[in-house]
Amino acid sequence: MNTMKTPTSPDQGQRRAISQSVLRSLSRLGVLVGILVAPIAQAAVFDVVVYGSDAIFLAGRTDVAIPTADQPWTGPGTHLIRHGGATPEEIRETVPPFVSVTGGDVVKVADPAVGGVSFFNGYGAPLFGPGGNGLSGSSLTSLDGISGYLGPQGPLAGVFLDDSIPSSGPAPATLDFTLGGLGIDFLSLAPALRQVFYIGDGVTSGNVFQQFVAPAGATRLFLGIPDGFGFGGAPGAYDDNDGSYRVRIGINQDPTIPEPASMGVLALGLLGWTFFRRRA
Ligand SMILES: [Ca+2]
Ligand SMILES: [Ca+2]
Repeated sequence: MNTMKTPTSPDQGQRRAISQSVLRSLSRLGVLVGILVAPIAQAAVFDVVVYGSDAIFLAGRTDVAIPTADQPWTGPGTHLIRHGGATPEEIRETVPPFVSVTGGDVVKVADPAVGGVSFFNGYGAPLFGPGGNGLSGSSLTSLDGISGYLGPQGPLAGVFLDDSIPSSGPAPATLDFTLGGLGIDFLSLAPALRQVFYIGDGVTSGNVFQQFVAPAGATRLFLGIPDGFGFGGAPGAYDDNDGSYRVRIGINQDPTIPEPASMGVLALGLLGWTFFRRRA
């Protein structure tokens, strides 16, 4: 069984020191819980931390230079919209982490995603959980080759990419996760490459684990957050997003429902996480 180093802290300075976003993404993958060799497809479970700064629209954008938080970030060219002045958090946007996949892989969360992100100026409450805030209310435009997003505000989201940098070519159509569209209780979703999709906590309102099928050509599944001013328009407003979501992503792996004891351990871990973040 292979193991990967568990991330030690969300320390911003430490993270800035690592220039290559791919390395940063890998460093934030938690313990590789298990690898099983299946006859056809490889099965694996990854523990991933998704920070409020992980802009889903920057997935795979190793070509973008993200200015430090105290500098303006404006166009022309790829940029996220920032607040006009300093935020209390002064959080710098980050390229989101990814896990490796192959076309046809079936992805499910191994346990419902947990955690909270504070999307507005100031630390802590109100926190949005991985399911976001409400059934609709966010309509964000595409950024270069990555699609827009339409659905609940600020959920855990994903996008499948191949190995290329998604900065050229037209963005695919925006999927609709409002009640008038796909909603959030779908059982199976097959997004196209570069098409942002809602994950939320990964289970339906009836506690059925939802599945996401990797499109042909996919090599990576990025996990991040869609944000914008008022959760609408051009992507941005990440510079006040403290907090994080945590998710165990299963590839070709049946989900496990945690027993009460392990849920307690998870809750303690989250308490420790919150404590660290507040002291940081
Ligand atoms: Ca905040
Ligand atoms: Ca925000």
